Amino acid sequence: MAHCERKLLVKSGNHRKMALNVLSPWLAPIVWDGTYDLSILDKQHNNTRIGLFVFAVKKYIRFLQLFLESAERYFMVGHKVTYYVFTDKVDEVVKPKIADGRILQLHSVVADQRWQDVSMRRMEILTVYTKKHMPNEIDYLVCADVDMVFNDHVGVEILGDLVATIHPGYFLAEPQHFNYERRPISAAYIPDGEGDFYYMAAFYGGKVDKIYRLSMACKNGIIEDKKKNIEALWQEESHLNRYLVYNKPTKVLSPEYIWDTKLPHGEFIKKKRFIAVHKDHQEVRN
Ligand code: 5GW
Ligand code: MN
Repeated sequence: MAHCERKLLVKSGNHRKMALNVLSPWLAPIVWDGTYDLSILDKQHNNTRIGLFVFAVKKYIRFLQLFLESAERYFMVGHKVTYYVFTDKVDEVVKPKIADGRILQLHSVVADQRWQDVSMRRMEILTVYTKKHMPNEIDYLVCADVDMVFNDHVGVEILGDLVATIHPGYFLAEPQHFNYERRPISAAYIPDGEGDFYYMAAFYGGKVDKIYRLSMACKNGIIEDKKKNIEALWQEESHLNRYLVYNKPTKVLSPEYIWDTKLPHGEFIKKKRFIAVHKDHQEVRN
């Protein structure tokens, strides 16, 4: 019913409806509220270990406390969770009260000067941890931006081999308007006519080995571009989108899983589960 209601909300013929479906063209579920039975899934994932990877360097450390506190309230409640926090100021981290069965790992990481390099550094760190440490510690990994808060339930319904979230600013956009990298010289290039959704790099995940492959591909693309003295339009998000065109996600998350209250079309999004914290872009960049 909710699915039909969403479709009815699209009154003009100008809106692309693909993202409002509950199945992608390759039959991956698109997760919306009401499409799953949590009690069944919770039992299936009785023993599943889940990692939450988050980067908080330089001024972004200010977002960490609320991020973690909100995760304790809404993220995988009742399951085994390990937080993988990467920061340049381990001493400054305010540790929230963490429930039984959950672990907080703090890791030290260098703070790159250029902000474009900070977000790309995440990919490099991911390649290392998904290879060396995480295979023994967790089954699934979820990667998130830190300038966000959990605002409603986010649970095992998001788990899958390879999972990505539809960008909340593009879920009704026509594919030709997706913000893909369109220069053939870039390793993130996506030709016109290819690509299904525009995904946001602020929330994605999967089995640890699948995220290892994804992060290796993105890191290598970033290095190739750097050798040519170019940088993809939206840094690692462009490389992520390229990877997902040719390695289709097995599950797609609706914009319920990344929302920004400043965006239009919020009436489609009944549950705003993970929302952007509004920030002064100039101030956090300096
Ligand atoms: C700082 C200025 C501009 C862009 C990125 C940063 C930055 C990002 C930083 O100084 N420190 C940091 O830890 N990050 C990490 O990269 C955070 O986890 C952040 O959520 C992620 C992506 O950067 P964002 O959140 O600024 O990207 P948008 O697309 O949400 O604006
Ligand atoms: Mn962000």
